[in-house]
Amino acid sequence: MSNLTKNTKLNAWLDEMIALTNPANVVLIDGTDEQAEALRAEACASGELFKLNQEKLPGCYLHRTAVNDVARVENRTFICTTKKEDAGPTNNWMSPKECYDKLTPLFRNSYAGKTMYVIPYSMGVVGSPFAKNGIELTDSIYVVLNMLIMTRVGTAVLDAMGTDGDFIKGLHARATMDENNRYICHFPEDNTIWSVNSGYGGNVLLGKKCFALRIASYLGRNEGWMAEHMLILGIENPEGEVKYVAAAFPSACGKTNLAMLIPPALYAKKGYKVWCVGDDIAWIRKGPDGRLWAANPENGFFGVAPGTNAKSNPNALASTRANTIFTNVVLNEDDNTVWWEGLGEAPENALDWKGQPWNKDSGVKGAHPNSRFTAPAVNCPCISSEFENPAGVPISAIVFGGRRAKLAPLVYQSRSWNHGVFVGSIMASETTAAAAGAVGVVRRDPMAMLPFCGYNMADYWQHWIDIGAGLDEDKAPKIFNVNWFRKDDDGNFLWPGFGDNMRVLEWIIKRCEGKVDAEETAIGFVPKAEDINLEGIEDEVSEDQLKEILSVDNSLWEDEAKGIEEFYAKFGDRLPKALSDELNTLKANLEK
Ligand code: GTP
Ligand code: SPV
Ligand code: MN
Repeated sequence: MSNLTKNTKLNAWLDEMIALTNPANVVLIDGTDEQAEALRAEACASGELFKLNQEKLPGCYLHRTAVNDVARVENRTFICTTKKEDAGPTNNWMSPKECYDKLTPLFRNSYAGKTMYVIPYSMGVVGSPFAKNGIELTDSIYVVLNMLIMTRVGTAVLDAMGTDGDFIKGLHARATMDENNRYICHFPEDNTIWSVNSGYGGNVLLGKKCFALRIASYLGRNEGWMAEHMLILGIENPEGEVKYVAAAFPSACGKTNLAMLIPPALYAKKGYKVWCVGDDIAWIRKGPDGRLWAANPENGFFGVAPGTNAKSNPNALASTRANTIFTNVVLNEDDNTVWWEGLGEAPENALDWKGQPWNKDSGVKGAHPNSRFTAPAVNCPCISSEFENPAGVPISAIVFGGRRAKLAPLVYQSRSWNHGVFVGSIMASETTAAAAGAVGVVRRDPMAMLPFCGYNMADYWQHWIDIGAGLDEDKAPKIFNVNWFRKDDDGNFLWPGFGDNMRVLEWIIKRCEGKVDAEETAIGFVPKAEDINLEGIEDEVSEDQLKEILSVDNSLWEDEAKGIEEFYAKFGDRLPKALSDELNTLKANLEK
């Protein structure tokens, strides 16, 4: 038996995985700069990474994925539970045995002639009571270097695991990169993740969606907490009090942007500030004070590059100016820096995301729409002082939202916790480039967790209801829905978005504090137009336009109710009664 570590379970599993994958050698990632630097040099020598201009972008590198490997592959992502019903109607399912049998030959000898990197990582502050440990085995230096940014990696994690501590077992191999044999498989009953034939982000950085959402949501249900696809931000008022909000939007629907929001000048002048605790994942549990507390288990940002600029998200841009890995963006050959659509003036001499010469006037996009930056959280100018607090922050409001050109108003508030769970469960959003497949198609994406829930979605909703039932009403976060993406009939966004979303957050916080009135509609509480502050954007948003974005069209909602009913029917009698009751209330309200 190998004795690479002090943990006997880990050593036994390593033996098994080494026998399966047959690496030429095994390297333990210790978290030191020396080791990381040597790996960067090796990746540059092999072409896996390209070293960017170290004066302008110190510590920054560019990586290009295979052209057929640029996003998560939801149709090849599986939840492997013994019983099919436990995965539920919204997940792809295989039995664990079938899946292990199918994938074992794909992994066999897949590391031959290559190095196995053993990455010990912690989701959450190392050794803290809420942190969970994982080991990822990979044949990719790109994965190692990304994990070093996105999670807390190294021997400290092995120390925290001790001699017999548990860990999530992650096995990744690029193998042959055959897209017809690409699989992202989760075994929640075995704390295991197997990912093969991909080298892209969410498919292979196993701490992120695979562990911190799919496996963690399953663990959370069993252990009484929640793993959510949510950003966490703090809003500091001029008196210095900070209120925290957690918000779930589907992939590429604005979490990173909202998490790092810079308040408009009029708010900044008064002394308002926004602090980022997390931009993608929240682990949420009831604290000793009876409130819900949310912590970000990650240590970096894997953010969408296109659209990020000095106006839309200066904090994200600043986060990418050092020690960042860029994936599938444009290389500016004049000065060895990077570019993407929306960043500003396009470079004259450039290579596109595929590495081909690119002409900015060609009409073809240079960066892939799902090109990304992997940036350390410490780089973010507005990182919260609570970022390293293992318990996280107390949540005043939970916000759901998606891309809806029509229907959903700019913001509305649920009438109760259970109504809020209903509001989350009926979320729908236009699909984006974050996953392979068609873009712009409206689909149901409950709580932005459709691709990330590791068990039956109906049981997940019941878990939400149970969590709420365990909270005193005055301590439970208030639940809202927002839509930054409403469009007019010509396809123009009706709301300026980005920093101006602060105006909506202000209303949300005031509602939590009971400081502002609202209009009750069939779907919940909507702001009175005069309560959304338009000072400074009167030219962009007229009073009438605001009224239009806040409007609730009952006839459109009647069609929506039919869609919800069809969606709910998929869950049969596993659907929580509280949700069918809420649907009936909605239908009754619409008839009034
Ligand atoms: P994932 O990392 O995939 O989970 O995405 P995300 O939810 O963090 O999305 P992100 O903040 O990266 O935004 C994705 C896209 O939405 C970018 O192209 C943004 O420019 C755009 N976007 C973000 N916020 C707004 C907004 O308020 N209004 C408009 N119109 N677009 C926005
Ligand atoms: C998402 O798609 O929601 C992301 C990017 O945050 S990935 O890590 O690829 O899942
Ligand atoms: Mn995400």
